[in-house]
Amino acid sequence: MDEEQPDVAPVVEATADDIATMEIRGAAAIGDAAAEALATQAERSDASTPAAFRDQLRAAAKELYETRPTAVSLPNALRYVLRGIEGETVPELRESTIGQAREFQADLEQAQERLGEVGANRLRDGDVVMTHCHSTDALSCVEAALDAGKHVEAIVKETRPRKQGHITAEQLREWDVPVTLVVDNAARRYLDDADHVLVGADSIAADGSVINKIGTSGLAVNARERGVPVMVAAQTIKLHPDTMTGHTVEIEMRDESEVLSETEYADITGGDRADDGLTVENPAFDVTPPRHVDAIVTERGQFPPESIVTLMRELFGETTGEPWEV
Ligand code: RUB
Repeated sequence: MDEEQPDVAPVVEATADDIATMEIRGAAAIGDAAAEALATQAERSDASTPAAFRDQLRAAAKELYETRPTAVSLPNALRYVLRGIEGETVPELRESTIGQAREFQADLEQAQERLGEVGANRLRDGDVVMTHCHSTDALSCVEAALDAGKHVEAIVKETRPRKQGHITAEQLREWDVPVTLVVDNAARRYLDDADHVLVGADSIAADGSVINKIGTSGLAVNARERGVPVMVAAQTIKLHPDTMTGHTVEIEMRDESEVLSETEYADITGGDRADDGLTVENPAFDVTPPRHVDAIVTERGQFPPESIVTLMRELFGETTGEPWEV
């Protein structure tokens, strides 16, 4: 007989679905949404015993964890909330869970603001940044520079296949920043007009490698060749603790439909859906080696990528098993 599964609130399932389908996207937003979902799970739990409450919370965390594999802000958010819960009764546990989630969300917001101030110091009045994908951490550096009265312009890469560059362009135009939108293939040509490449990160590995939207590594290589510094804006929840013990970061492979519509597929194969000679690969992220990155900007200051491991040790210590696997 099947063991009964702990009840997970429908809203947790909805959040998991939104993350998987990228209605909620970007590492910081994913971490924030995961913490919110755990708080709601706690609020709505019908558990009658502390053990049942914890089981439900672990099941909710596991469901959220399994949505997207690359952004470490997701497991870091779940760990933060789950590991901090205290209490002997269901009401105590409920209050503690909600408190932990709110604390995580407040820290996240504050860290992004602080990171922006640190990153803005790298931007001079009149500088042009080239962006890739849409990163709220990266844009917080631009926002802080604007708040400090600097004029900043942007060359925004479209970022195929999901065109997150459009979100970046929209945000920058809201701030009245002049934007030049280019297709990804035009990036090298426009690097001569840029003073910085400014990107975010989904995960940072212990050796200082930056895992970010596919295309970041090629952009960084070109920037190095053109002498344009590469600045990565990443709050410390983007640091991947497992990489301290030699684990690699899984790169998410997404559906081919994001790259090729049904009609385009049919055009290429002459309408043969069963054509096994056509493969479409859609990796969502890539790895930029530390030698192509000039600085990682965090709320704790800016670091050469090779030294980020010191900060990781300080923040995470030795890693242990996952709280949702107990
Ligand atoms: C988003 C992406 C962003 C990072 C950082 O990829 O690669 O650069 O997540 O974003 P996707 P932020 O669109 O596939 O989620 O700074 O907002 O955390």
